[in-house]
Parts: sequence; C-alpha cells; structure tokens
Amino acid sequence: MITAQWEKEIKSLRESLKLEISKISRGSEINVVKHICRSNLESKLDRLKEIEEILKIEKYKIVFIGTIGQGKTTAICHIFNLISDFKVSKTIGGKSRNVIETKELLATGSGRTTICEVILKASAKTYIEIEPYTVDEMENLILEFCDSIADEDNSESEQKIMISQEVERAIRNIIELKISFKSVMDGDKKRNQKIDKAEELFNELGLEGLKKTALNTANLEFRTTTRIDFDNQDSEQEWIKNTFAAINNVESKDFAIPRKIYLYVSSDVLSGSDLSKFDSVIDTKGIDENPIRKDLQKYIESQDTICLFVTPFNAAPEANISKLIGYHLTSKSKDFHHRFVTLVLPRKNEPEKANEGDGTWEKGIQIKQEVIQTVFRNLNLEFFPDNILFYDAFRYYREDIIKLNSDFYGQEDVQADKNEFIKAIADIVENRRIILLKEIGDIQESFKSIKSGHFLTEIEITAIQNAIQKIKNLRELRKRVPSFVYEHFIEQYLEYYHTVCRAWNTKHAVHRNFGYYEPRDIDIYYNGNIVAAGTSDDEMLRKFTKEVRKELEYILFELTLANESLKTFIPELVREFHSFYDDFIKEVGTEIEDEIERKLSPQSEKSEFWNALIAEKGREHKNGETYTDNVLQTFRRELELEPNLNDFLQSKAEEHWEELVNKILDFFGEE
Ligand SMILES: Nc1nc2c(ncn2[C@@H]2O[C@H](COP(=O)(O)OP(=O)(O)O)[C@@H](O)[C@H]2O)c(=O)[nH]1
Ligand SMILES: [Mg+2]
Repeated sequence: MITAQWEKEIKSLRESLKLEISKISRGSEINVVKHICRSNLESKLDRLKEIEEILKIEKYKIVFIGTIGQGKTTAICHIFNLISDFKVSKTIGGKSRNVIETKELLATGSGRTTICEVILKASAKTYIEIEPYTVDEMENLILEFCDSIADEDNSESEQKIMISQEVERAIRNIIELKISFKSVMDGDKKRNQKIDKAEELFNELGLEGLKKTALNTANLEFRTTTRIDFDNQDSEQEWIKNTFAAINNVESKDFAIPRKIYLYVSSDVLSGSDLSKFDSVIDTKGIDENPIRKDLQKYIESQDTICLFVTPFNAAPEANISKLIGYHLTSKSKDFHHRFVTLVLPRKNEPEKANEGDGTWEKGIQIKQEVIQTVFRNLNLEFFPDNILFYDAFRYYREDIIKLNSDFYGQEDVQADKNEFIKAIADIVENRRIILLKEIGDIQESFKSIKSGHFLTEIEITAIQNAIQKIKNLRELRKRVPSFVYEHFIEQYLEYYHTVCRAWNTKHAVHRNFGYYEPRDIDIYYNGNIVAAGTSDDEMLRKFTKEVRKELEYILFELTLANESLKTFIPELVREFHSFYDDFIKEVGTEIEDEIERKLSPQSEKSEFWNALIAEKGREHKNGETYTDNVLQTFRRELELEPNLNDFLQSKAEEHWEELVNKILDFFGEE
C-alpha cells in the first residue's frame, strides 16, 4: 500500500527527472558527460516506475512451494483456520473408540494427495471452481492408464513408476475401475486380497477392449460443470471437506479432472483467520523429481507474491528447495530475496531434540536457523535471516489423537503461533516497503548532486575513456569463451531430461504428448532454457560467462574508486548491468527453447522423430540395448542435425553478449 504523500513525492520526482532529461537533450552538444547524465536519469526514471508499481500492491499472494508430503496443506489449513472437529472412530489401547479429532478441510495425507494446484480466497460466499483438463487431454490420460495396466508385468530395466497416484486415483474413479480389497481365508488366517477391476477387464477384453470400455464409461463430453456452491444443508466446514475431496478425486460425473481448484471461503468459516489479508493463498503441486518448473516460475517472478519454500526441519534446507531457490537467486537484478521465505515445518519435538541444543524449542530453532543461513551463504545466495520462519501445526496437540492437548495448552497458544507467522509475513512486506522508500530517498539525493554540476574533470573523462576502451575489448565473447565449452550442451540437456523423467513410462508419456506432460509439469522445451542458462553460477552459460561478467563489473566499479563525482553516476549503471546480464541469460535460454521446439516440430503424429520415440516402447531390445539409451540416441541425432544445437547455443550466446556490451556502451553514448 502506498500513502498519498509518497505517491505525490514520486510523481514530483518523476516530473523533475523528465524536465532535467529534456533540458539535457535540448542542449546544443551532447558530450560524454551529458550522455552519462542523461542515461543515469533515464534509469532513475525507469526504476522509480518499478518501485511505484511494487508500492501500489494492495494485497500479496502467498504461495507455498515444496516437496510432496512435507506438510504444505496441513500448515495452510491450520494457519488460515480451515480446520474443524470431526467424529472419527479410532483404535486406542486395542479398543475401538469414537473420538473427536481436528481435521484439515483440504485433503492431506501420506503424500500425493492433491491432484493439482489449489488457490484459496476469502469471499462473501463459499464455493469451489475448477479449471478443467480438456477432453482430449483426459482421453490421453485414460489411454495411458490402460497402457500401464497392460504393462504391469513388463520388466524393463529402467525403474518403473506408474502414472502419478493422484492422477491414477482420479482416472479409476472416472472409468469406474477401482481397486478394492476382499478378505479371504489363507489356510486358517484371514488376509486382504487386492482386487483390481481394471486388470480383470484387461484380462477379459484385452488392451483395445479395456480402452474402449474405459472411454465409454468416462463420458468425458458430459463433464462440463466447473463450479459448485455451498448448499446451506450441512455445516459449511463439512461441505468444504467433502466437496473438495470429491472434486480432488473426480468422484462426480459432472466434473472433469481439475488443472486448478479455486476454493472461495466465506467469513463464517474464516472467523479468526487472516486469509482475507491476502489476495490469495496458493498450495502448489508438490515437487517430485523436477524442482525447476514453469508453473512455479510464474509465481516466483510476480512482484505481488511472497514465495514460501517449505522444508522439513531435519533436512532443512531440503535439496530440492535449495536447488530451486538457488536457480532463481542467481539472477541478481531481481531482488527475489526480498520476497523469498524459507518455511521450516518442525514435527513433534524436533527442535527440542536438535543436536547441540539445550532441550528448548527456541534454542533448537535458533540452531536450525543458523544452519540454513550457512548453507545459503556457502551457495553464495543472499537471504534475509528474518525470512526464515518456523511453524508446527501440531505443536500443542496430543500424541494419541489429533486434537489440542488441553491438559497443558489452550487455544491462545495455538493462536499465538499463527499470529507470529502472519506478523512475520507482514514484516517481510513492510521491510520490502522500507527498502524501497529508502531507495527513493537515495534517488532523490543522487539526483540533487547530479543537478548541481554536470561537469567532470579531465582525469575523470580520461578514466571513462579508458573504461570504454576496456569494455569494447570485451564485446567479442569468442575471444574469452572458447568454442569447445559449448560442445557438451546436448549431452547435459539429455542428462537433465533423464533426471526429471527417470522412469521409462514418464518418458513415453512425454513422447506421446510431443514434449509436454502436464500432470507432471514436464516441458522439455522449457528445460532446454534452464539447462542452457545453467541452474547455478557454476553451470553452462552462467559459468562460461562468469569471469568476463566479473571483469565488466570490475571495470565499472573501478570508475567509482578514484573519482568522487562518478560515484553518483555509476551505481545505476552497475544495477542496470546486472539486469542486462539477467536479460542476456534469459534471451539465450529462450532462443534455445524456441530452437528445440523448431527442431522437434511438427509436434504431431506426422513427425518421424516423435513416431520413432513412441515406437520405442514395446520394441524388442537386443543384448545391452535399453529403452533409455535408444531414446536418448534418437534425441541426440535430431538435435545434432544442422544447425547443431551446440553450435546454435554458441552463436546465440555471442550474439546476445554483444548486445549486452552495446547496451553498456550506450550508457556512455558510445556506439
Ligand atoms: N506429526 C506431524 N505430521 C504432520 C505435520 N504436518 C503434516 N503432517 C502429516 O504429513 C502428511 C503430509 O501432509 P500434507 O499436508 O498432506 O503434505 P503436502 O503434500 O506437503 O501438502 C499428512 O499425513 C500430515 O498429517 C506435523 O506438523 N506433524
Ligand atoms: Mg498437499
């Protein structure tokens, strides 16, 4: 939120900047000094606009990102009061008892629970809306499921993972071929026997028969409902729990498989919750083998989003999460660390039991906080210590049944932890505001001193001219980065593909969808972008250009050393340089993404390349041959066709590097 006073202040500063810029531009002769002045004022103007946009954000989105089954949904439900007491029967001390337990309204469980991203919003009325998969996409998923049933006994050497559990559960509900259990006598012992109706039908009708029956039952065209409102019948909480579960499992015949679920919650349910303080709270799909995903990037890059990276206590910071945070924090110009939060979720007494602790929760947490900071520091990632938070939904709960341990604690203890969490988030937003307001002050100051004198001394002008010459010498990347470093790109790309789609049938699903597989958020073109850019400062393009980048940085920094007045001009340039550099990485990555898409087109059955990959499944493999080797070989061959993707990467890197250097020279008015 921006105050009227600041809005006025920014407006007047912007107008003065514009006035000064046009004054300089109108002047008779534009020399180096005037050019630097003008460029400097122009970047001030751009930056002010950015700052204003950020300050104008009324309500933030809060997005929870983390590995499957670590407690994201549980934490969200408890923090925002999406919980309620339910009667359940439980075996306690060997006896079955009816007890009351506190349960989350969203589906939680041993992992792989929620089928898609869930967006929570406070609202006047309670209702649920979905963004559905298309009929074609669902048909594909069903066919894939049937294939997997037919493949049950296939003993490929590659580790075999079935379609993700949550999708399989949905499909089995849609085609009404569920797994059930029957108790049978085994000798004189009872045991549970699994009955898989899909398998039975496959044995009876064969694969084609199974597919036909499945699609018939699915009735995909009739699944067109996308919204359901609270019916005012039973309790609102119970309605949310049951309806959400039904939609998540696709139990209703009117609903398609959801791509996203929006849950709007009325204030009756939210009483005492802080959900309405935020634009929305987002429970993203759990991370599996592939932490760097396009769907997450969208949130990470939005200025109005606070990203909470969730990690279990003992493994904090978890590897997947460090990787994801690291990938983004290497973009220095974006200030991601202002909006990034590590949210540690301790479970029962973990902080109290921490090594080197003193048995208290506070000490355990302090130790862990330091560990996390050290890890980030070693990875060279900037992270505010205040942005490392801890929350345990069950901290005051009993061990035997899930409810408040009222012998020792009261609701006020639970509430105090929630308040602390919400306050920490509010502080993060406030700190960001303070940093930005201070930056406005700095811009004002610097503007004043620039206005008070547009001249540089002889010595300073010579220093600038020297710097310009040095920068010009760095224009040709080829002189600094040898061709051979690019030669490994295709191999690295294929290795990455194998890592994020390890199981052969995941690969097969990707091939059948011509490079994409949404249920697992796989997009092989986007992956090309990531691999080309490098997932850290020590990989691919970021690694190759690390030294020459530092050299450029140093040339700019050096200018500020000896020369008092240059100190007012250069910081903007350094800032801009970081953002030019991030753009450079992004542009080359995008070129690679587009080129892979071109190379592997058409993305249809007309393509020999895709047909070859699809046909790889079920092919006889001779001694020593494997599915994966053959698939990777097919990819390799296609990507090596002229223009070889490695060479393409080199030429695009060099082209965009030259643009980057030209942009810096432009600041000095040099061609
Ligand atoms: N003991 C304990 N269990 C938890 C805690 N948080 C989550 N769980 C359990 O961990 C499992 C996965 O939690 P869930 O919230 O579904 O994880 P998600 O996949 O990250 O959304 C569930 O069985 C939860 O009951 C916690 O703080 N303590
Ligand atoms: Mg979940």
